[in-house]
Amino acid sequence: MDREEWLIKEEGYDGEKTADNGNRFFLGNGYMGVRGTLSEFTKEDLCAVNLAGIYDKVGDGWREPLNAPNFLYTELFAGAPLNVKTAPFEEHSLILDFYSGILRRKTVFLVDNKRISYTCERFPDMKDPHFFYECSEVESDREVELSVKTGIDLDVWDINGPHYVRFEENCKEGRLLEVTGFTAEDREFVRVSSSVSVFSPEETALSFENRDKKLLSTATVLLRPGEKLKICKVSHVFTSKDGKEGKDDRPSSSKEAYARAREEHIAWWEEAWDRSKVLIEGDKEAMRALNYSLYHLHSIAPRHRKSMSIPARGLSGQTYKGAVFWDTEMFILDFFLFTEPEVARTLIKYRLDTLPGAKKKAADYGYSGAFYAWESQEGGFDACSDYNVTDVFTKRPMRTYFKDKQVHISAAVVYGIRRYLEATGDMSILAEGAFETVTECALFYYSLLLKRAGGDRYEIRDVIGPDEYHERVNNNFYTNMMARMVFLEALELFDRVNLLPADKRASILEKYDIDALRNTFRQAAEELFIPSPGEDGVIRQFDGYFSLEDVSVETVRSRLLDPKEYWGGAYGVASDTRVIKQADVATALALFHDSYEKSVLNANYNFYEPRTEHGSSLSACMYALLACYCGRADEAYPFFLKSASADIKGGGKQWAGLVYIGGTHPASEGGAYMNVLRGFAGIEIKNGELTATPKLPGNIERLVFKIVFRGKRYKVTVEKGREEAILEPCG
Ligand code: IFM
Repeated sequence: MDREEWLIKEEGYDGEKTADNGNRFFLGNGYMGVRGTLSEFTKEDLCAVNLAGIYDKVGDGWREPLNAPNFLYTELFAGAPLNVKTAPFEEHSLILDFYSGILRRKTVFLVDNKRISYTCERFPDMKDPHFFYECSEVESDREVELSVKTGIDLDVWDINGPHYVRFEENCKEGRLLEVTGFTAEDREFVRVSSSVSVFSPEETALSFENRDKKLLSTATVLLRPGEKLKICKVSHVFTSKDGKEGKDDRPSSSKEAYARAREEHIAWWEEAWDRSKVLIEGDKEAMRALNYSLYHLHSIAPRHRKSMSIPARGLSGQTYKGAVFWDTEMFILDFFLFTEPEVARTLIKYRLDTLPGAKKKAADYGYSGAFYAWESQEGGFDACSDYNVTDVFTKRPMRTYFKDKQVHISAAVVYGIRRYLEATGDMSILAEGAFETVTECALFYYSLLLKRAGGDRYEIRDVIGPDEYHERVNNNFYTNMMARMVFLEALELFDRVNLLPADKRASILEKYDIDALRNTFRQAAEELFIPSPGEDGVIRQFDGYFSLEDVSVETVRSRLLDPKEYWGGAYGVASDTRVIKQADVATALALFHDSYEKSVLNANYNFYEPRTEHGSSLSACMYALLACYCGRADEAYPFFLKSASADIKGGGKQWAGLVYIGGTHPASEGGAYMNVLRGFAGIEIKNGELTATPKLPGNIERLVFKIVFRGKRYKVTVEKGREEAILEPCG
């Protein structure tokens, strides 16, 4: 792939694009996510340094992740502020080199008949994720007195803030700025230090200024034509969550330190792409979009911890409360399983370590076992509000039941564990909590089962499936299929109890009566009602689904009185119709395609796809996958491309009712990878072996990518016209 293809470019400045560009030009390293905004921007422009796994709550607002004080803030003044929003300019561009994880900016300002060029590059360190590097250069075609003020903006952008109630400053003569912010709940602190160096033709002293909630290193420089002013700024973030695992270092902005970090950062990305890039011959657009999606996944992977997961909007901001959803296990996990299993382990470990929270949630609702948080924050705390949507007409919060009724979340956790065991063969997680997690999830589903008096089947009633527009339904096909999978997985693990180390085995056998549970779960799996295909092959999404009004998505849309109106809930325009938000039956059939005839897969694809609004970015990739299993790769392709392009194209749904939900879409990015891996390359794991039966869409000539399976790396090549993929051991 030509290096030009790895660049995202934006020329000129359009204020309307600020929110979108913050996502498109995103930089991150799993510890912090930095929105692609400009140095002179402030919280009005949605600047954010979003931190992973650290949260705070202010008053009755939603508990959300912290944004660090903005260490990218810079003011340049040359008779007028050099600000792209106010000063005339001849040229302005942003370029993200997503091969190297570096963002570059160039602006040529025209002030007082002078052409002043400002270039800047920045990157978050992939080697040591506490660090962020930025280096800028200024040149002028005429002599100019330039004032530089760069530092830390304490006026932080928050959705439900402000989170910092107190700051402690420690600034050393303008060369080293440091601030520690303490949060409202009084649990956490965030320390940001920035080291600033100015390299100018004449020696320049830096002084310190504290103004308008900004801690600034300032200097005034006389710059002549042909001369260059260079500003290096290296920032470091350390938080109360870092404990002993993180280093509370102080940054250095020497030229040497900058050059060394830059070189190592680029080498990190080079190595990452070597094991994870996907070459798609015959389709440059798809290749670029997919690899850009993978760039995002790399940038939000938690590599600095052994137990952490990925929020639904990555590290692009506070949307969705920085919480972890089923998105991780069902959509994102595959990418890491097959390219970097250590990260997959970290994601799984997060769920194992939050089992106590899931058990508490189940108990609070009167169930047994483990009911995982729908929106999981640290410790498995469920951040999901009872009122997830605000009614656009009354401005009142609307009661939604996502937290209470999306019981399929626990099955997603088990599915992730199952995939992890299959793909890595690493059984060590069984002793680290996986055995208990699967057993507790099975106990949870067992406690949900209901049998009518005289009835002969178990039902699961009053749930929400993936399609969130239909709340509190009975026997959702997806949920019941997943619950059965959980029972079966528990039975498999019971057969593996001997793989546990002796002491662990003893404690498990003491805790659970495995023989009794074996009978219980076997019976549950056998007697759990799974809606069957009708004569036409179509499976009802839930009891009574076929009695709902059968209208098109467009008709439902035309009934909206306000474009931001919520489609679901008690009075939603879709609630009493067959129009669904996202892939539901289609998701179940994509996952369990082996259990159904192709005619059934096709019938359901044909029935449900036209009735799907695709109102969630999780939808398209599941239809793409199902289309592949139907043998309709050409139809899969547009859904795959939509999924892969969710973030490169930008736009997307920004509102749910009156709630801002903008940001990046890791599930869609991961879903696109799944489409290539499982769909187009047809890779499956059967009885511990890899099989590959490709299904390439018409425009793709060849796919080449590397995967790791059970500790061995393979190069996968799929070629048009060949029935099998070539798997060659490599590296
Ligand atoms: O998990 C999803 C859900 O399926 C649809 N609404 C958004 C959530 C987070 O991506």
